[in-house]
Amino acid sequence: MHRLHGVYDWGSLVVHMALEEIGAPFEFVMLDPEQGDLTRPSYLALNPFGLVPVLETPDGPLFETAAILLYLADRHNALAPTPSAPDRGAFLVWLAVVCQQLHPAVLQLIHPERLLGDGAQRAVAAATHRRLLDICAKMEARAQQGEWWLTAARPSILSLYTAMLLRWAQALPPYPEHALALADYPALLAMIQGLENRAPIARVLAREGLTATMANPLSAPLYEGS
Ligand SMILES: N[C@@H](CCC(=O)N[C@@H](CS)C(=O)NCC(=O)O)C(=O)O
Repeated sequence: MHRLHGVYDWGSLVVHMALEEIGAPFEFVMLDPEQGDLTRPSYLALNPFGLVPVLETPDGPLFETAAILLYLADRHNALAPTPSAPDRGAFLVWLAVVCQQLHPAVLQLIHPERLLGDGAQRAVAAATHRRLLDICAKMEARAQQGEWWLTAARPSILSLYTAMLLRWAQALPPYPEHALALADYPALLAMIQGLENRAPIARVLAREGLTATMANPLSAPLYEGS
């Protein structure tokens, strides 16, 4: 049994989707950051960085999204090319792009004040937005090549991770002019629409309360920025 520690619509969302797709039994442990749940010694013992997500596994607690997702894929032989598959290398390259480039860029776009304080946040947001568009253009080019792990053909940890981040990039930037227009990336849009229509993903989106106010929370979320 896995225990996923998270907050709805935070970084635990992609692990939640992966667990549901795999069909592995799990318990969701809801954290309340406002009540200090991320800085309690018991949570820091699971993740010394005090960040979401954490997955408790039979092999011990894991943190860092990409590590958790690769662990699940490899243990369950699902949602990724197998280690001996010819496309495993390319898959790992693009997983690294998502965790090392796309994820930090999206977090900085939605929290531009964290880098240099409130005074510089508009400039930080604008520069980060340009960087995000460049990453998305390169991912779109790769998605157009049609490998299953970056299309709607079958879900992968890479497509699920991308879908979560691009949801936030559309919905959460504080300045509306920086909200990502997913229609500019038709292959990524089609991939995310395909994921959204899958029953396991729809179950998670409903459980996390994301479908209460919008039909397509991954591919066309409501803008929630200020
Ligand atoms: N590199 C980390 C990033 C995790 C991260 O930044 N999580 C956010 C939520 S999406 C968090 O816990 N933020 C709490 C905070 O900044 O205090 C990972 O991939 O797990």
